[in-house]
Amino acid sequence: MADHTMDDNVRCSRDGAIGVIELNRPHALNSLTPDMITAIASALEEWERDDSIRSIALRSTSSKAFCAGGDVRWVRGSDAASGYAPGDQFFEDEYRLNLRLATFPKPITAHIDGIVMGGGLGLAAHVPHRHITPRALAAMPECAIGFIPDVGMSYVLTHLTMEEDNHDDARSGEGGTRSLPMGLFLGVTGYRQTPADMLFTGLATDCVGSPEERDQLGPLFLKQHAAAIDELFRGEEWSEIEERLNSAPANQEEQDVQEYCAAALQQANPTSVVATFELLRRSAKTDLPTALANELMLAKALRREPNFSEGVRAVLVDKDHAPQFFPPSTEDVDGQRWRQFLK
Ligand code: QUE
Repeated sequence: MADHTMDDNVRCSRDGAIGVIELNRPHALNSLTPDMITAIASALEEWERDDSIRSIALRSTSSKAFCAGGDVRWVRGSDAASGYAPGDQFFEDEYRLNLRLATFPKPITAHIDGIVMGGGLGLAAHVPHRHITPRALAAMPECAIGFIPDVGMSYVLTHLTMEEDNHDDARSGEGGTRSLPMGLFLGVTGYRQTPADMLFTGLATDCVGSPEERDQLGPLFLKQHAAAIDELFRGEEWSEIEERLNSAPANQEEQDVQEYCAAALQQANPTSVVATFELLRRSAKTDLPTALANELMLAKALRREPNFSEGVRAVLVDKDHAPQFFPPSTEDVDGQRWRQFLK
């Protein structure tokens, strides 16, 4: 049903040979409900078979947000009221859609204006053409709500191709630097990438806008601190990284990163930080389907911990931003408990 959509939170239409999928739930920053996932998946299924459709465009009706994530407020309420089965189904359907987008046989372009976080990146980050405006802002902030970077982003964040490698010499072989340290930094802190950052990390493939706008794409924090992040986020255990974040910095860049991380990690669920460390180390060495399967195992387990409900409460329901996470320190989180879920 591509031309008359069943769920107005997603509008599907045709523009010549382009199938257009528009997210249209602006009051909730397009956060994804189960019905929206189903509507997007149905449109893709129909257009895959339809020879008159040659490419797909993903966009938003709102300039404030492409999509702020999965509707975790709904998940939290559903877990409490109906048990975990509906939430489990939601994540399974969402991750299946993420994989579908990554492997879709026709070209897809995501048009990213405003905020894109969590489940929004699960839609936008896997498609081949990722066009941003100078108002784009991208983050994986799940550790703040007692969750983990999911929707295939544990794979994407650990397979980023940094800008300095985007020249012809580096295009041979595997093509550029895959930085586990950079992925870990982005995944555990929920760092908000500016348009300049997104072009540097390769999360965005192109930026639209006037030349004047494109000259002002925000600070180059990631580019300027990439070496410091590489140095600080190395280690076999999360405790090694945390120790380095609390040691005397070797230079100004390391001090900047340490200060940023101290503030960000103070907001994060310690269990999520350790689970994210274990997940991303594994995702760096595997493929997208395996990364998604690992995310699903961790997602199901973490949702059954009080920290998830507490994190969503503090950030999205009561908005006091004062979650009481337990245990309160990563020292008391057992990495092995989370490693055992991973393929
Ligand atoms: C972490 C998240 C989400 C988040 C904030 C976080 C997330 C999500 C939203 C969100 C934002 C605005 C809305 C809404 C949801 O915020 O997944 O319904 O109106 O969907 O720190 O993972």
